[in-house]
Amino acid sequence: MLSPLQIKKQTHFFNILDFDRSGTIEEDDFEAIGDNLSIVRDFDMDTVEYETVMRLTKGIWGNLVPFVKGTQGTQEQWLQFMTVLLADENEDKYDKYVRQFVSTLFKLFDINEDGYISQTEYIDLFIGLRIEVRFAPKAFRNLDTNNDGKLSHDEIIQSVDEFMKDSDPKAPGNWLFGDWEGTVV
Ligand SMILES: [Ca+2]
Ligand SMILES: [Ca+2]
Repeated sequence: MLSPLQIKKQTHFFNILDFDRSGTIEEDDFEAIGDNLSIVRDFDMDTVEYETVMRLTKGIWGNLVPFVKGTQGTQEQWLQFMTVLLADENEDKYDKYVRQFVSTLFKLFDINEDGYISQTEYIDLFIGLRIEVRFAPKAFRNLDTNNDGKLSHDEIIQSVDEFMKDSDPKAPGNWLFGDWEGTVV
């Protein structure tokens, strides 16, 4: 069972993935996210970089497909996907999912490949996913738990973990994708 706070955060994330705001997520949303990220990155179509971005964004969709009836995923199916993923017996699957997800984030956003997500790189994530940019600095401060001005691999893993699992409204990782508090469930 997801707690009300987990449902709120996952609804916020679902709304981000529902790129065309149609109320359901489908492959087109992940293509649109890939296109948008490529533009932010200045990758032209038909380049290796563009194909890589597309493969990564479509991979997120690929993980969801077994949970989707037909070609569209509803919010209810998304929450079901998360409920299964977070169940005790799926701990190994969950760890693998988080590692993969974080590795995708780094491939997409650690553009200078220094092993950290800088504030600029993090802002690109917000722009690419059309998350309100004004919340990026606050989110970044929350995620940067050692206050060194950059997000390490461990800080991102910790944040994803809190975003997915934590039911404390004060958990810094809740801010991973910006203003989750304003989400209407
Ligand atoms: Ca970097
Ligand atoms: Ca840091």
